[in-house]
Amino acid sequence: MPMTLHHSPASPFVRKVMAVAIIRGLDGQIETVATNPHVSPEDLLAVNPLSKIPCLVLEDGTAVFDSAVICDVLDRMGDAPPLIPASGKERTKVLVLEALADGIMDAAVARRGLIGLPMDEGRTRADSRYKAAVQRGLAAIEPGSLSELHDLGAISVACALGYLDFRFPHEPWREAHPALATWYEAVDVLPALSATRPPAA
Ligand SMILES: N[C@@H](CCC(=O)N[C@@H](CS)C(=O)NCC(=O)O)C(=O)O
Repeated sequence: MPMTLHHSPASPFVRKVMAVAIIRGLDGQIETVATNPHVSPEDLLAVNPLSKIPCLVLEDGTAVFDSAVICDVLDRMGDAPPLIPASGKERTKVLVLEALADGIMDAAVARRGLIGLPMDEGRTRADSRYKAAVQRGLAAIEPGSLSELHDLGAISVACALGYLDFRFPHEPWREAHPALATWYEAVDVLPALSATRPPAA
């Protein structure tokens, strides 16, 4: 039985996992299952009670979530160079950068969830807070320290930027972050990203 990944091409967290799988040469071992987590399908609930994707089901049936844990599991499979340093400050740095990018994605995904709802005072305030978190998150990234997708932190940042372009093209981020834009332009053409682009919005 191959590994199966509950998947949607629109999810930046799924993209992160697929990018890791591609970079580590494991994507051929993963079968994707198209999943809409927002309707809580039975087959997803059977493996993830939170009804969130990505969820990876290993060959022995073990269900693994969330994306950070899946990436950690994939990083320990096979012989390719690891994307998470084994120990020390380098490891902490990569994992904190992953957490920062995940936080940007969480805030942007939450904003996306507000679209179409009546924007009462509470939702308007929530939208502003999420938007500010994204802006602060982008400002906290040090472009000079980003690798060319050789570690999970950089991969996660690329997926976060891709999601902003996908869902919020009317809110450009490049002008305020030119060095980040230059880095992203260089890595966006690499196979892990070009093979996992979200669909046209
Ligand atoms: N912390 C989770 C976040 C995953 C997540 O938010 N996934 C979204 C899709 S992008 C989802 O499944 N949402 C369904 C829901 O919230 O009901 C991870 O890193 O995997």
